[in-house]
Amino acid sequence: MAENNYDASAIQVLEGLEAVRKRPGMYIGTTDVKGLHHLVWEIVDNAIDEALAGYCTHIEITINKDNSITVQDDGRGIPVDVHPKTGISTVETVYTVLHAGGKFGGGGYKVSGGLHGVGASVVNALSTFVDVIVYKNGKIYETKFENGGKIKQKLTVIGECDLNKTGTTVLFKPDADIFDTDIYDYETLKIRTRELAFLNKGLRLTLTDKRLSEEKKETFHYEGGISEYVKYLNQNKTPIHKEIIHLEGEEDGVMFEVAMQYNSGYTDNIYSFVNNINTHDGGTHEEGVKRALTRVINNYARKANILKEKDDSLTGDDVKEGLTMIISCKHPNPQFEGQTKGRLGNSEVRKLADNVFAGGFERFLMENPDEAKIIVEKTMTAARARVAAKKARELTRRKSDLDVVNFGGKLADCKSKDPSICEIFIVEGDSAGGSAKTGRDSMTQAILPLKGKILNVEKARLDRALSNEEIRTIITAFGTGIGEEFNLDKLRYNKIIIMTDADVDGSHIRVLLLTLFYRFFRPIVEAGHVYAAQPPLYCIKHGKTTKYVLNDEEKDDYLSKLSPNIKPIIQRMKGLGEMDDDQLYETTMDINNRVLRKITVQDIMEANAAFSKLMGEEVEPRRKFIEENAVYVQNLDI
Ligand code: 1YM
Repeated sequence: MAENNYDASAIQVLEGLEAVRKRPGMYIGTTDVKGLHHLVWEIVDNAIDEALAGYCTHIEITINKDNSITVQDDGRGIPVDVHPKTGISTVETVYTVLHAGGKFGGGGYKVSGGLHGVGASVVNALSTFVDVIVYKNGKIYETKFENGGKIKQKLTVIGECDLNKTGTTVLFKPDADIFDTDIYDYETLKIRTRELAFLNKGLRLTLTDKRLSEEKKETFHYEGGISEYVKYLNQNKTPIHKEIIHLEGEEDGVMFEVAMQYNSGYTDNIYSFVNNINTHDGGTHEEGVKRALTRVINNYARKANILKEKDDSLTGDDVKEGLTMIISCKHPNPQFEGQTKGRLGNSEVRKLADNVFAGGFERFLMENPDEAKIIVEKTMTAARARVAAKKARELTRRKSDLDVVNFGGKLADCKSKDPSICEIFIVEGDSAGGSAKTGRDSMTQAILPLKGKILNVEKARLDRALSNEEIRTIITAFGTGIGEEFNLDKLRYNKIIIMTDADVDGSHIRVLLLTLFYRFFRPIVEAGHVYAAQPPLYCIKHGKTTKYVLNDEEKDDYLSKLSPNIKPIIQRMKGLGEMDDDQLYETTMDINNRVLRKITVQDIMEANAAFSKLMGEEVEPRRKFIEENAVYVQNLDI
């Protein structure tokens, strides 16, 4: 940028922001509801950086009545002096020059940052208006922008305030022409706000929704940081030791922190973050911890003679069973790798993570022999179960080779072998299963009837799950294998359709199946292969016409359109079994008529917590869930 050349800078600025408006996806990923929420985090990130620098203690996020957003912090306030390179105030520069970040202020480094880390100017480019207010030097400054970053009001002193009052307030309204939707979702903002509070101990974050007649307000503040995150994730589980192990260390400006606690369950919940961003594909920080965890437990178990000389060492999977762990790293110069940039690449972090974890965890085991014994015994049981599961898996594999045609008579497979057009209906009950088998399009539709309820895999280890015949049939039918052998490319059906009655039992079976899919076949769910069939709730006969409708709303709508001369006969459908073969096909299975609901995992961590809550040890929250389970899946009519 030409130095001290105001006009040239101003033109470049507009061109820069115009580029963002032309290709918003390049800067914020998407312009769907995710991109809309991303704008909030771009602004909040600047406030978090200020907190990490040690100057800000409270961040408030408000959804206003018009779906505009206010973010307020009590930091130093964005600098208001004239910026030497642009000739305008630093705060205006931050909001108009692409990639303007901490470097403008000099000193400190940016450790937080959204997926794309491009900041305030991008939000400005994609908003119909932005107002920035800075409290600093006993004065209140304000600057305003409109229509994608055009200056409306240069930085102006609009009042005075107490000398101790400092901070930044930003109000913005996303441009509805750019985003698919301009409506903010409180829950989405809440999940991330809470997560940021866990990841930044001591920081207070408040979320307010002013759109409702009665304002909604929640504050998140955790003095224990990620330890409290672990406690939160384990809240519906049964921890097997009391203390949450919390270790931290620092080297060359890289901060590393881990918190963990084992529970009585069989799955692991290990989540890692770098600069507050979830590294869902792991990376060097995770590798360092896992390597150290396996080594330290093996060493301890051998020294204590729990693991005998002749015994094989415990594997990485054995020591992870039932482990809830949060790993958080703050790095001044993170290298994100992989297609979705979800993996930390910095190799020096592996050693730091290993050292910090190994040293601290070893000490913990030495100082707490009772807890050490419980943990080591848990990992030993996991190892025995692993050996048993291997045997059981071999059984499914042999079965798949020999018995692929009829699966012991249960599965009525489709004729086509082209997975892209094939679908499998998993049907509640033998009688509906029979109707589905007769009514189906046998070229592309396979039917697997289920007798009663399937095993709850949340409460059973892999070896027990694999000894369950129903589950074995499902695994064999899908063709993907499970665990280490899982291969999505081998999936034999493009659509897996759960067909259950529209009652409580039906919902329960659906949840059990979803739990199974989520735990054993998560990539199938993530790739969008799982659906719920929606059998009609009413059959309306009116003269010679018969109409099936899915819900009360559709029923009322249809009835209101009928001529009043003939009285309609409304029949409430009690279940799949009540329909004959043709009816079942026509209303629920025929691709031209049916309405399927796609099941997607909206947020893996939340879904995980939800599944445990529902399917785990605690009985109480389950009934409530059965009525509400749609909250955790996304509805999509196709
Ligand atoms: C509601 C959003 O942006 N807060 C915020 C931003 C900055 C500072 C303080 C800040 C940073 C520095 C020095 C520094 C920013 N400053 C800049 C830049 N809240 C919000 N609070 N003094 C104040 O980094 O050295 C960018 S963001 F570039 F001007 F320094």
